This record gives sequence, C-alpha cells and structure tokens, in this order.
Amino acid sequence: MFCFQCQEAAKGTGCTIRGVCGKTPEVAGIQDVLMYFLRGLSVWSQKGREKGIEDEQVDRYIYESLFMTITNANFDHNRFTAKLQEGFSIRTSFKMKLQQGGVNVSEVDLPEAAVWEANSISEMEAKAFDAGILQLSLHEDIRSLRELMIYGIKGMAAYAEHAANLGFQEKSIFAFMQKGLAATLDNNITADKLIQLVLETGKYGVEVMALLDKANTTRYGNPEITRVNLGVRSNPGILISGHDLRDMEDLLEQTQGTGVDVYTHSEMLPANYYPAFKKYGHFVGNYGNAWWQQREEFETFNGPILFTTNCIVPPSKHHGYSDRIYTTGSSGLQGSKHIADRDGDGKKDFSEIIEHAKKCKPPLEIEKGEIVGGFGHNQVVQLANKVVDAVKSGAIRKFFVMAGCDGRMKERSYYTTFAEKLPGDTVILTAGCAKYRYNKLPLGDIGGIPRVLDAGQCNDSYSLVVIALKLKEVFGLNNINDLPIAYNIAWYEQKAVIVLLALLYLGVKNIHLGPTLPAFLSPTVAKVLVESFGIAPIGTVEEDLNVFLS
Ligand code: SF4
Ligand code: SF3
Repeated sequence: MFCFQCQEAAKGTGCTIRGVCGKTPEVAGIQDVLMYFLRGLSVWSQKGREKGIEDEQVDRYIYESLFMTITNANFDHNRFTAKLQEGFSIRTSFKMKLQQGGVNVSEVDLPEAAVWEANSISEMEAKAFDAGILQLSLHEDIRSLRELMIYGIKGMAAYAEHAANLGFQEKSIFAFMQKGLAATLDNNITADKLIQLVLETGKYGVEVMALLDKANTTRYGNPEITRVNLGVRSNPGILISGHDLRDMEDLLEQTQGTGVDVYTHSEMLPANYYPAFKKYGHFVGNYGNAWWQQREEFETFNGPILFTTNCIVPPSKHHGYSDRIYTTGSSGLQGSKHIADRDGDGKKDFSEIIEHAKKCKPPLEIEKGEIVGGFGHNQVVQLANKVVDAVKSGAIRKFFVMAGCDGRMKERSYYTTFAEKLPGDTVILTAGCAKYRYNKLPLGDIGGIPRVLDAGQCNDSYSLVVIALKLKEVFGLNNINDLPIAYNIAWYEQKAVIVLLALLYLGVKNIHLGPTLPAFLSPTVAKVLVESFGIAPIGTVEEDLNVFLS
C-alpha cells in the first residue's frame, strides 16, 4: 500500500505497511481500486456532458464513493467491493443511455480505467497494485498536483453529499469533480494545466461550502449564540458523531419520547447551535472532545455511538465499546452494524440503535459546565457594529482564523499554547474540530465578545470567509489581506484541503499551515504555494506570534 493523503502519513512521507489511521493494506488497496474506477467512470460522464447528457445516479455514485475514501470515514472492505459492484452496473446503464443519446461508446482509445471491470472480489483486489498512486503518476510534481486536486475534490464530495442529503444540489459542482477526476488519466497533462485545475478546485470549494451553508440554514435556521451543556443526565443516551445534520434530525425525531437522550461528539457539536434542534428536550449537549479521544470517551459514554461520517478510530479487541458502534452513510467499520440509507426522501431507521440504548447504562460524567458557540456568519453580522467598534477603539487588535482539524500528534499542543499566549486584545475565529485545542480554555471576552468565536463544523469555514468579506466591506478595504486577520490553520484530512484551496481561491495570503505540511506536496509544488500564496509551515509559538503580531 501507499497512502499519503492525510497529515498523519507515516514518517511524513506515506503509509506503506498499515495506515497510522488504522487502515489495513487491504482496505487501502480497495480504496485505490475504487478511485481508479471513479476516474474511468468520469471519462464516460465527460463524454455524456459534451452531448448534454447528465445522470443523477452517476453523480451521486461518484460523490458517495469519494466520500468513502476520506481519511477515517470507512474501514469496511466489504462496503468497497459492494460499491465497485454497484459501479459496474451503473456504468453499464450509463453507457446504454449514452448510446441512446447518440454518443459513440466505442472503447477504442479510452484509458484502461474507463473499461476495466472485475468479475470477482479477488479480481478487484488484484487491481490494487496497478491502481496505486505511485503507479498512476510517475513524475513527482505531476503526482503531487494531481493528488492535491483529488484530495480537494474528496473534501468537496463530502460537503456535496451533506447538501444533497438536504435536497440541495448543484450540477456544476458534480461536473467539475468529474472533470478533475478524468483529467488525472491524461498522461500528457502539463503542470500548468494541473495548477489551473487546483485553483478551480478552490473555486468549487467555495461554491460547495456556500451550498451546504444554504442547505443547513434553510432547513435548520441560522446558528445562534448557544451555551452548550457538557454534563450528563441520568437517562441512557446515544452519542452521534460526524458531520451529517440530516442524520441528526432523523435521530432526534425518532428518539423523542423514548426515554433515550442524545449527545453530540466531536464535529457534531455545532448541531447544538441550530434553532431547529433546540426544541428537542432530550438533546442534552456535547460529550467529550475531538475525534482522536474517542477510545476513552466511548468507553465511559456507556451507550451506542452513531457515526454519520469521519472520524472513526477503529477500536481494538481490548475496547469494550466495539459492539456499541453503528455507522451510516459513507462511514463504515468492519464488524459494526451499518444503518441503511434513506429511501428517497424518507427517514433512516434508527430503531435498532434506540432499542440498544434502552438496555445501556447512562453516560458517566467526564466534564461539567458549558461552552459557548454558534458564531456563524449571520450571528456575527448581527454583532457587526459591536465588533467594528471594538476594532476601531483598539479593544480588538487582531483576529486569528484557527480553523481546521484536530489530530493526535503531540505537536498539536502548539495550538493550545498559541491560543493561551495570544494577547488579550485578540479574538480567535474557529471552525472544525481544531477548536477542541482551545475552546475550553478560560480565555475570557472583550466587551462581551468571547475571545473564541466558534462558527461550527469544518465546512462552516465558509462562515469565516463571509465574516471576513463583511468586515472588508464595513472597513471599505479593497483587499481581504488588508484586514487585521491572520490565518493559522490546522489540517488533518481532505476536507481541510478543500477549505485551504477555497481560501487560496478567495485570495487569502500568508496562511500558516500545520502541524506539518502535507506529505503529498513535492518540494516544487510546495515552493509554488509558498511563492504564490505565502503559505508557511508553523514555527514555534513565540516565533509565530512575533510574525503575526508584528
Ligand atoms: Fe496513512 Fe493518513 Fe493514508 Fe491513513 S489516511 S493510510 S494515516 S496517510
Ligand atoms: Fe475533524 Fe475528522 Fe477534519 Fe470536520 S472530524 S474537521 S479531522
């Protein structure tokens, strides 16, 4: 196996024996095969689009499959082979549709990925080596640019799926994903063309996050300032993790009146900020911290855990909670029960988890108190006068965008120390699970404005951009980089890649990225990012504070 798509890539270069994330070589291999198949299927969808033929089933299949390959989303080998099987039949139907639409479906001159098919699981597995990243791109810089784009597209796919689950779709986003995937099979593609595609990925990253923001806020209202309870009650509970708000809605509805409480974990925390979810009296609050602390926290939670998306840490046999894990949507874990997708616009059926919860002990309290969040763009814009006055009076000297991911690498304590050492006249704007490094610190407020403003999940980084653009307008500036905002982003998986590319597309410069730069950036590509956008790795807290505050 070879995988270097996340920040934990072994030795900073790539996992070759087994993923640091827990991905086995078999799962890594079958994920590569699925990616290979998606590239080929995208060649067909491109042919269709040239003649105005689109196919919703193909679009959905592609973004769902991409999402399954995101770090820590799906560790279930069987789900990948089933997805490939489904893909072969979708491709066959699509080719018939193309033929009926007058498209030449001759397979001559097509890349092998577009025509490859396996008749058995062992044939699928046998393709893993040829489909590997190292085999598909021989030149280091071409590989780097291709993978940078692909990882951005994976993040885009995740957000597109959440939006689609709420009934919001944008065909141009699907078309771009497929254009990008098909381009990776063009062996004559130049580095310049790939750089253009990488930038275009950022453009569609902005669009998909805007679409998801619209989907979430249309359905559930605008996030509002909320005090989120961290303690527990005496009923049994279900812990819901991941990012999918539609699953949250279905679960809250079905648990109502059952005597089972619902708690959020990790990236589901921002569900607490939405008005539509506040009406549920059995929605207690948030339990625990960022994804990587789940092994301890799931033990003490005592009840079932529902993963709607990443980040799963596969439990070992020493962990007593394995039989309490359920997955749904794109997430999966071998040996855990998977809740089937909804039928059309229907509901998912969570009755099995609810019955399981009823037999469990209530959660053990690991924390008390509250944290404050809900600073989405709508809420912050309502506070705009207060914020602008604070900036004009000098009460707020600078904002620090510290969005992104958390992770288990010990160097990430940098972000806690950085937050602690920031002067009292600065405010942190955050989104994503990166916030757990500092959202429980007693950082106080500035004239009633908390010093940590949490906009929500990683996709709500879009909110931070809207806030920045609003401030630019209010201050009458021409350039977003003239604002008193510094960017110190923590990344881990591919959703952070699309957030980063979106920021670059919007012209944000001088982003510091940590705790390490991506292993998939070749020295030349890293140099381009440094020279064109001023991207820099983090240094020590003191060095970086000096740079940012000078
Ligand atoms: Fe390694 Fe990350 Fe790939 Fe897992 S996702 S195999 S940790 S690079
Ligand atoms: Fe976190 Fe996995 Fe990226 Fe949505 S839950 S930000 S790491």
